[in-house]
Amino acid sequence: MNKKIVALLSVAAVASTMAVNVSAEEDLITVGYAQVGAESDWRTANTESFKSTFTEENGYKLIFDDAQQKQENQIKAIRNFIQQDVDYIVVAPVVETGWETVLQEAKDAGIPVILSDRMMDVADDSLYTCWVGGNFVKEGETCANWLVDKFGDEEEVNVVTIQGTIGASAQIGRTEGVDNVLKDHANFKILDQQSGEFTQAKGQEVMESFLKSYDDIDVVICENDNEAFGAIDAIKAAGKTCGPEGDICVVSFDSVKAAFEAMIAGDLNATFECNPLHGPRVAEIIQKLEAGEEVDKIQYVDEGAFDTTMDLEAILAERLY
Ligand code: GZL
Repeated sequence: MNKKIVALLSVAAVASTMAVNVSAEEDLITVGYAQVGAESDWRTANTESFKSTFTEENGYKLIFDDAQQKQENQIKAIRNFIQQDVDYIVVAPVVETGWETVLQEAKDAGIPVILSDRMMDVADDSLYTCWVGGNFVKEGETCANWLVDKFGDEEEVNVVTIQGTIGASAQIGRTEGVDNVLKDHANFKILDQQSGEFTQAKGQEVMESFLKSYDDIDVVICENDNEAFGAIDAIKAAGKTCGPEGDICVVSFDSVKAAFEAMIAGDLNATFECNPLHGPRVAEIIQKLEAGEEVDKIQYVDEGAFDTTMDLEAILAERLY
């Protein structure tokens, strides 16, 4: 075949492939995701849920940003998404306040904002389309009711709390939920509460300080599993014991796999679930919005509670996170 014709045909073939790629790229729904950070096992599972859902095969282009638990980084990421004119912005806000300005910028740019995991406290809730996450107050109430069942009318139950990042919805809600219940049980005494920033290292540090200040701690409430892992290390280092047979009862939130391992090892008494698998739920919302459908403003994920009375090995075998 004449060389010129071959050359022309191969250019045409490349051009058509590129055209297909360009149109394929243009058909993707671009999602900018401003993630809190990578502070806990829960967060890792939450990130993985988004990355495994928002793939090109599923019709998405995901632009992911890890804010390292800093609000200013999340605000920068959102502005970056606006500049890139993404189709949707998803945010897991590190704290509840300080978002009005950047949300207004997204609204002015005509880009819907979906909140995942934690909530934003804004006067005008039209600034975000909807929120998907855990019912943190209910988680706290479930935890406190479990403690009331366990300790009953024991004379005096001394409690310390290692809180999450102060101002985060999970911290606000869990603390509120525990208080809602324990305020009606005078035998429970909250000795102290301090933030462990949802990390294992800080959780250990806070528990070390509590153990130096108080020699009669009966319960430590950790506002996530990773703080509990740190608290357990601190309790053991102080020569005390924890778990169902120990000196100190340890309870926590999230219910990641490592929490099941800690319960099986006899270190952790109970964990109250906060489902991190938000990716598919957010994708479902985006598909509805693409189809011009209404979506519910507030969407809770399913959550349970686990303790050492259960068949933890069997449950762990089925856990997705
Ligand atoms: C809860 C989430 C919290 C988890 C922590 O929805 O915001 O943040 O409980 C994580 O593990 O750091």
